[in-house]
Amino acid sequence: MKERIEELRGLLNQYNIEYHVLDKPTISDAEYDRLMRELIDLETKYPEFMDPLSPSQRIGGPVLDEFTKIQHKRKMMSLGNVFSEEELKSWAKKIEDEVGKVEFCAECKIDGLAMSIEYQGGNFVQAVTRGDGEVGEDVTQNVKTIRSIPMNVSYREEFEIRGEVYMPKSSFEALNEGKRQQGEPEFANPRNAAAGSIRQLDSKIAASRKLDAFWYHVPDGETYGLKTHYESLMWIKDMGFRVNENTTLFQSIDDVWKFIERMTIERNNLPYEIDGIVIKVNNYEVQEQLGYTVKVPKWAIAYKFPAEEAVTRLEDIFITVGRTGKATPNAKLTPVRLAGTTVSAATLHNEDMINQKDVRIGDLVVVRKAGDIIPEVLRSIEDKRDGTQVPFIFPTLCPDCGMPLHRFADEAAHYCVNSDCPSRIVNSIAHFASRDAMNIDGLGEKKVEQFHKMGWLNKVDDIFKLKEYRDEIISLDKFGLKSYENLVEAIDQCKSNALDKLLFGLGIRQVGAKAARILANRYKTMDALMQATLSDLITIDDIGDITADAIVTYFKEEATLRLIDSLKSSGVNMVQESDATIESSFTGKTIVLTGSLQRFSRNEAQEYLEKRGATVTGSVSKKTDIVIYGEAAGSKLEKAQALKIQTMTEDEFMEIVEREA
Ligand code: 3B8
Repeated sequence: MKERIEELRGLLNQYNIEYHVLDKPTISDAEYDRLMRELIDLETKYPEFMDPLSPSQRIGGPVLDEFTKIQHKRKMMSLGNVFSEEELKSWAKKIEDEVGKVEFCAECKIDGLAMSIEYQGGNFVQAVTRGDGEVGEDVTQNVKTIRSIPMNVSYREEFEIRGEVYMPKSSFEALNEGKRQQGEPEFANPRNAAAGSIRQLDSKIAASRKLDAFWYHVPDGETYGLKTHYESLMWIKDMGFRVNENTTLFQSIDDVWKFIERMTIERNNLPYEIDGIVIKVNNYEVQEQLGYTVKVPKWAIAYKFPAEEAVTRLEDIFITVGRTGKATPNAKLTPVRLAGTTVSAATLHNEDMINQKDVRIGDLVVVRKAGDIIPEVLRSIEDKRDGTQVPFIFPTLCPDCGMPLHRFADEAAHYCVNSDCPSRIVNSIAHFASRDAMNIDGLGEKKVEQFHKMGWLNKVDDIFKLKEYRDEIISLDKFGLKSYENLVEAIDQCKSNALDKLLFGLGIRQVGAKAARILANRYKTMDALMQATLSDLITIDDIGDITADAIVTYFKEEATLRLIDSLKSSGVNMVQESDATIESSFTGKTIVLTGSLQRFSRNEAQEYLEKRGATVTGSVSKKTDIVIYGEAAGSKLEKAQALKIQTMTEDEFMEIVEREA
């Protein structure tokens, strides 16, 4: 039996490396699970053969009271920082002035927690956090749950390596999604989430957090016969440790800078967060020559990317009202540079958020802008208050129309329920005309607002009566005859749009572009949909109770019936042609779109694919055939790669689109 147990451990360890380190699984998840079950069964039956390093023991161990403090054998230093090309180049110049031309190794600066791990006799024995650099905490049980870290290696002498434990973006998103559903506070970023997970005394919790690690340093590497930093990385990589794939050698700091510029963009596509680039002198002898200060090595430096968080003054809070009447509080900020743009406003989400974060007018606040999301106020800095700060009292009246704001039970948002509220009118008309709805070119938000102020647009159906104001429109500032004719043409054209465009454009609560498509394809005509009962609607896949209820409620309203009638008499199409599937290489495929596409909106791409008989879904699973990804693709792309699902860049997708046109 001992032989079979050891064979199983060997196989599972091998598969762990293939899956988690090499990204090349050779067996299915089901087969892996089967072998693991067999191992656990045997270990239960024959406890005398139990081994704490067995692959079965990586799901968490006993709950601890506290972490043991461990003195590092060699001080665990951190890195000095530079924030610009100039500072980086002057760091390099100082070095080359001292020791002559050097070779640099540049690598991603993983945004996680520094960790030291130790092996004896080929076995993993201990993991210790950096702590203050002298003394860290023994987090062995938690680190053991990280599947990509080998528990056994071929090298038998004692050795230590250092690296960064981090939370992949996909694990982070899944974790926060769970927190949201439980109504628990979310983690601010993957780094905090990783730190929180490593600090769990119950390693089962750490195990559930799906952490990972990269290894980037072998202390005293020359004692293992190594000559350079890069060699040390190859050495541990061969042993089965994850080494970051973007690590590159450069012969000049100018080339390092080009690499930094490339990675500044590329970082958005990585499945983990990096906060900069670490630059190291590659040769060990030269490293020795340069030596250390009290705190940091002189042979390495961290270039930090421009911050995506900034501190500024919250000058005021103002409310904006959207097309649904939702009244969102926004922060008016003292303008501040943030991730390459100037930010002067940020969302505060809703009343509860303001209260929970205790954000007050006049506070210094931390604002964040990640990717292309709207900037948000993360928190206020309470110890910078000087007594002039005032708590915000949520207004009881709509700032636009003056009617009472209403907060429904179980909802965090306030609503202006006045359907004549100018903000609501302007935003709902602009939504109706927007690209993914009726797609009326030349009728953006600014134009809608202008026409509304002139009294020409008060309801969605007024769009089709704009022609009556021909002379007035032409005489408007910056609006000539040509613009007018184009607008009228666009309005005429939109009348023949398919029903789903109209349904989405109406802005029914809960009905987004996807639900609109499902409803239109199911009911085919507006009249049929208007007759649908709650029990009809909830039988449809992807239409939940709340959506069904919102639809029924919407079509019961007097104003809705009047609007639909008016649109009908303006000649707006109310049917969904069941267009025949166009044969293509996407026909019958299940496809996921992720990241931001440049030449298609997400909806256009989905529509294109569905017309060709593909099913477009929101999440990657074993059933997915193809993942098409644009810029800043994150966890879905990563998952597709892990599952060995075909992936396609936007360019590759466009090539097929053009070929099959
Ligand atoms: C020496 C080398 C600290 C670090 C180092 O991805 C030292 O190399 C260090 F004293 O903290 N976060 C990296 C990263 C961090 C460090 C490093 N290399 N790639 C990182």
